[in-house]
Amino acid sequence: MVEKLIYLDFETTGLNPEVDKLLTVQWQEIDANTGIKLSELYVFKLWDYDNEKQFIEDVIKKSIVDDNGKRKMLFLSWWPAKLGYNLFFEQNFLEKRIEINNIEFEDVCIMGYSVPALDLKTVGVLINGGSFKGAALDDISSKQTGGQDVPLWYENKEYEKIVEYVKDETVAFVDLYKKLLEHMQDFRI
Ligand SMILES: [Mn+2]
Repeated sequence: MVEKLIYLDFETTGLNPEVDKLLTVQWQEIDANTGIKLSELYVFKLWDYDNEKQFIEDVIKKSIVDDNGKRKMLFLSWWPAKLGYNLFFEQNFLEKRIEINNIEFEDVCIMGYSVPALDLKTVGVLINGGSFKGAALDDISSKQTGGQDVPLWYENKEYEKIVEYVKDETVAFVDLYKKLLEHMQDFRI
């Protein structure tokens, strides 16, 4: 039986969910024990919809994962566990945007109390010698740049650049996860 994790990440117009919007929602099924991808990378994009409310409603409806024969609504189900980098951002951002857009849903289940999630930010800080500064994903993996240009690309309707950025980031993240699995295997104190 395959143990599955769901790599999950969002791009947004900024860091404040009270005013900024969700731009993309991307997720991919990953084999927890090997890091091998088990599905395509799904990338939902705000610009394919009339407004953010429609976008979020459709993402939630279409984000269904097969967990060993059980079909689950990914964002409303605590299993399979999510895999990401600083997942509290995703949890908080989606919660706030659901509220602001008056969308009727149950609680968002990305990470939090009694919601299992594997967050590699902790590992990033350790790789960076215990410092948070310099522990962004592009500092510690093959990811090429930070996400600072994404809002600008959105403004300029350079959507392909955002999609390329998202793909590059996913490959870098999954590769990091794979290498960590191999590296940590025999770690003992
Ligand atoms: Mn990202």
